[in-house]
Amino acid sequence: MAKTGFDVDDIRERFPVLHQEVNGRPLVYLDNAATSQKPLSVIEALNHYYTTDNSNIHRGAHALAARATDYYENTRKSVSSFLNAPSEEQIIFTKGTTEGINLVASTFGRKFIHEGDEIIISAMEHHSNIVPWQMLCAEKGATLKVIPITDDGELIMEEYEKLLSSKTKLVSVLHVSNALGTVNPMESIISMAHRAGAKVLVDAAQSTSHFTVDVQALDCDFLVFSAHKLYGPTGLGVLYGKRELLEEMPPYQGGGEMIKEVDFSGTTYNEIPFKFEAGTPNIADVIAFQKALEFVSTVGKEQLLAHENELLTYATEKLGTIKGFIPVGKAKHKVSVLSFLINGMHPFDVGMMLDAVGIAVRTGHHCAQPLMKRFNIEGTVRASFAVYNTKQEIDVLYVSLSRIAKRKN
Ligand code: 7TS
Repeated sequence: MAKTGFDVDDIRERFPVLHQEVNGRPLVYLDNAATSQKPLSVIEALNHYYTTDNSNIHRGAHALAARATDYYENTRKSVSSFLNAPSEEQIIFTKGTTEGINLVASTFGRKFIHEGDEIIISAMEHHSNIVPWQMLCAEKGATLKVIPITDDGELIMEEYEKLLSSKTKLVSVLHVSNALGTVNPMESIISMAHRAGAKVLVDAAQSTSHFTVDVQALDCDFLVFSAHKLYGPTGLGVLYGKRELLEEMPPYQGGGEMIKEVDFSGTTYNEIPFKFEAGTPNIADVIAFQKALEFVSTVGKEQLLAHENELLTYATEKLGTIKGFIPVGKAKHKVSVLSFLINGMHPFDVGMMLDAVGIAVRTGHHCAQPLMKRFNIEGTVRASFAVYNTKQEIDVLYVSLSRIAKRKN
């Protein structure tokens, strides 16, 4: 009989990697903010592409090339509707969030950022949304400004307001913090930036996997994310941009595909999105990503979020009863990321002890060293939940963590 509604067992069945033992115990995979696992449909799509359709796209006159091109462009259409973009030409495939940000820094940055301009980021950014702007500012003589955060891990919006001025050319802020789980008030951030005449890039690496992200409702100028955090393959990401900006920006890399005509006297560039996709792209992973998007839409974004929120509430309350448990990041609006410390213990040691009983968490600075400095810590232990996690898994984490903490506290 066909099952209706949300059935976590049925969802888990679709993820082969979850069904294994690690160090003699059933794997409890709680490192989803780093990368999510892939449903069988994605894995099979990769296999299917290489066994039946493998071909270079947009060029060949033969059947395989036409098929591969259709599938590749189909995913672009699906991503466009996933983000509610006005058109699929505004969807550019990249290697990931990191490349998306670097692309904007080196193209938008090259054209529109000048000496004396200011770029605003926040204190909770991932290194990939800090370093490209530092590099650009150093090259251009521009200044990087940072929105401070509260002890709970929320942006101080009054301070943001004060940083905005006619010098602000770009605001680049993450939608959801990978280290704290904080969901930032993106609509306000964007409308305030626009009032000051600045453009906005949204780092959606940690939001697209949890809730609906609508680029037109947000009115963001750029948005980037990685497929691998959204049940899709690694080495693939998406950059969305407003049409007029993408059209005005110079190309990112030069090479095949991004040109209209090449002559030694000069070259003309292709239309968007191809202008930004030089060389043979990551065809197989783009094609397989379609299946990840289908998986999310079959589960349903609302059901997915409701399940993850239930896990977050359950874990926050349950782990909070452990003596010596110190949560890091207590924002009112969070997604399923739980960062914490065990009093008197190094996060790495906690991570090793959890791994010894088959529990996969992340430890360290989570590529957010300035954020760790803000909290005066070296790092945290981070448990992050996805649609296939269960309360039973949180119980397993609770039991192990209680034992670990008891020895110290
Ligand atoms: N921005 C945010 C908010 C992220 O969480 C990450 C990856 C990136 C950018 C970079 O994405 P990439 O796919 O280009 O690497 N975050 C993490 C993490 O929290 N643990 O491992 C990777």
